[in-house]
Amino acid sequence: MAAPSSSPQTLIESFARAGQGQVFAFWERLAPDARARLIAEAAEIDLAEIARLNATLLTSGSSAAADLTGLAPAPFEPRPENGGDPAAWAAARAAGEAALRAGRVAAFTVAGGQGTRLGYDGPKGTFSVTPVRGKSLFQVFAEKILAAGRRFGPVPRWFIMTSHANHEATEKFFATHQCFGLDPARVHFFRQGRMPAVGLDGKILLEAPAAMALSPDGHGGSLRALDRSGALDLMAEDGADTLSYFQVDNPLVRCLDAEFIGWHLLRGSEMSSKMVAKSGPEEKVGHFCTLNGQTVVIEYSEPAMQTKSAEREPSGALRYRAGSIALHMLDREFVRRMARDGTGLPFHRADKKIPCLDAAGKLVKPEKPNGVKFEQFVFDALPFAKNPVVIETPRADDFSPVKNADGSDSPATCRADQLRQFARWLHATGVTIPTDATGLPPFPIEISPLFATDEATFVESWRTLSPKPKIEPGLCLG
Ligand code: UD2
Repeated sequence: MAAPSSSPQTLIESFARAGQGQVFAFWERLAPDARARLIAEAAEIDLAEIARLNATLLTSGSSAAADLTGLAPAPFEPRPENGGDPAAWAAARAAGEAALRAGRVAAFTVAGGQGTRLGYDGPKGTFSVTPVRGKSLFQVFAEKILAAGRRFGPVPRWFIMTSHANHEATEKFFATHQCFGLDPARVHFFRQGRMPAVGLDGKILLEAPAAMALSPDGHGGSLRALDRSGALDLMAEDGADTLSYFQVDNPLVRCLDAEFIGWHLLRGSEMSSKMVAKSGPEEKVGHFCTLNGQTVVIEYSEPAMQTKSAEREPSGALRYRAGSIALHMLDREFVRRMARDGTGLPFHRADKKIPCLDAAGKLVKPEKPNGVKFEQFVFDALPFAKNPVVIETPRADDFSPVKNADGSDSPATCRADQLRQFARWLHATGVTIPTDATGLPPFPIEISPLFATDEATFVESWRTLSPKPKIEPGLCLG
């Protein structure tokens, strides 16, 4: 990145020297405020990084497959009901609860994505998901964080990474809803970084005479953004050393799961992850693997993974069944180290149709991919982490994302998964509620995270409830 004190002329010259002089092609005709905007954008760009990416990712071609020689499924800690050691899980839970009581954990949501597949205009976290009250994703997470605070003592800080496109709307949404009961001083929003898109020739594209085609740098950019925003320093002041990372699209997530925290801390891990057994080879989640002795996640879209993801064991189970659902525990100082190590997370190349100006300054909307966006993925930090641990989690209690407008991972499937969970919790108390063969009740009910965050806390809260409510359509608890 150019030094903040760089004069416009110095910046313009450095772009010219880097072969990126076209960024200032329309400089002469820009008004002073437009010039200032372009200069501010230019100061964000790390020209050496762009040159490195052009030299590596651009020359390798879009379909270059990774070398997966020696790839094997990663080991993971199975749950007790699947053969795991109950004592180890109990110890993890106790350690995680102690860490929550001591205020060592902060929650962290990556919410910078664009929600294009869902076809929803606002920040995705403002999307309404719960079956009766129609609470937003953000409200569900807020109530889970508040519930952890009520149960264990200090309410954890909550960091939310936004993008330039949705930052203001996200902050406004929280302000309008009084932060859903959380202390606004402990809810922190910061923008993720941006990367310029380049043409297939490596030249940075302009989307307007005074604006580069910039896009979010991927959820892996969260490590740099956590450092840059001061989030890590705030944690250090509080004595918090662990970040619970989750995505904005998954209302079932256990935002502050004591067992997960405990496994991470007891193993002295710098980065831990949760897996679910993949529903089938085609499920769109990454695979936990080992490669050259390191834990890695290989994305579902990786060409070299296409045939491997369908391999089966003699028992019939998928060989690469450990699916990554993007839930991680991160050690604070590990994040800082990764953020400051320029050679840390790699970038991935995505070929896209990018509207941009031609040499005459006319906006062109391409029919086929004309350029490349660069993104970092947070799971690429795993090979750099000491003692990474992968634990199993039950899908039904941790994962039902809202990604598509319909079909799989849609608002309808997510609503049904919430209803099944509520019905299971009621059944656990001995209450009868009708369900179909998949456990889905025929009418909507809703249980607030402020009433219970899992089956055990539900049974506890239900026991003390008097009088007991009638089980009927629209029942809301908490
Ligand atoms: C991600 C994982 C996939 C699986 C799945 C589980 C990748 C590449 N794949 O798939 O393996 O774990 O999730 O649901 O991550 N985001 C930002 N800034 C960005 C880009 C994304 O904050 O620049 C956030 C986004 O708001 C969301 C999360 O990252 O919370 C995931 O993004 P996605 O929806 O693009 O990921 P997806 O479904 O391809």
